[in-house]
Amino acid sequence: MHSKPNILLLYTGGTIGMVKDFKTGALKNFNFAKLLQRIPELKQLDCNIQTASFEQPIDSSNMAPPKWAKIAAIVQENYDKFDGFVILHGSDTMSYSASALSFMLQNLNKPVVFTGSQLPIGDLRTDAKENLITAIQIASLQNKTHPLVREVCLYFEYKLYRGNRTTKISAEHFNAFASPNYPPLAESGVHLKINEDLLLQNNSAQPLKVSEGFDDNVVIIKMFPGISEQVLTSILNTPGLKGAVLETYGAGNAPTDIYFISTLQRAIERGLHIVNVTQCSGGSVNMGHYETSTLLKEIGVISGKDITTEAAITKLMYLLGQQVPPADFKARFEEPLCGELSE
Ligand code: ASN
Repeated sequence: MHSKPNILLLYTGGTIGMVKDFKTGALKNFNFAKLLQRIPELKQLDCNIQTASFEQPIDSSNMAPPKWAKIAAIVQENYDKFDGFVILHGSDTMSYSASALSFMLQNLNKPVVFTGSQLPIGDLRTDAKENLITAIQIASLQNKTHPLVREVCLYFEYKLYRGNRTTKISAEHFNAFASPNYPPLAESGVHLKINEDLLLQNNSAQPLKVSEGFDDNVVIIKMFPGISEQVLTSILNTPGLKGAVLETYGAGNAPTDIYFISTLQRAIERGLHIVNVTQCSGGSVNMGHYETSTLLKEIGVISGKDITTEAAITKLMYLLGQQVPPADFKARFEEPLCGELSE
């Protein structure tokens, strides 16, 4: 392996590269070239950095499947030339994008590290520099024969997480992400401590394969006491709808009212895939543990186990886009593709 790793830094948008509009005071994107001028420290890193940018950087609220395809295509085009990839992305939807990319990039054996910041890079109190510098260092880590990290991750505020296990938890704190059901892959303090036994081990000699095609005929339904039959029926009867993530209570519990179960049952009989995830911020769905989830299990609701809502909705869109046969869909969803849920 060559001495200095080559890292591709891709700017998609987000606060990290934003400035305040003079007139309105609102944060908007600015030219990526200026981002690098603002961080001369990057030159001190022990790697070669090249940069790429979305032609029109976006606030990540405007992220959508075609843009995931764009990120994947940039990684694929540059895969052989670089040892690691750092994706600068707005924090608002970073967990969705990291989840989506984890499913798209099959046989990945190089690091793809998402990062961003809560304050723009030019701000005196910015969190951007530490996030960016450490993300690049992590993407540069090599063991003797290959890059150390070989999966899609998210680095923010001193912690590296498996990307598809994360969720944004704060619009205020620098510590903006959590990975409620999987420990951090690495922690940055005085030393950079990598928990190697937690990393995905991709030993496949297969080349990188990018699977595109997300089906957006999906919905997330968050349960609340009082959700009406009319609302539930009209959502599930949306023309073209193919899948729903149902955010239930606790360990996957929901009302036992006849209307509720029969509305879900009719939808499943029509071919809809319904995934049960918990609306708790940690823990797992366990259908059948309580009486209030037994019927869900009986009518064929898919268990999302301990998956996040972000990974559940992107996995649903991904598997629908892969045209997984209906008979296999439940089993495919319930087994991990790349560490997004526990077996
Ligand atoms: N609105 C921004 C974005 O997600 C928030 C951020 O990056 N901190 O693009």
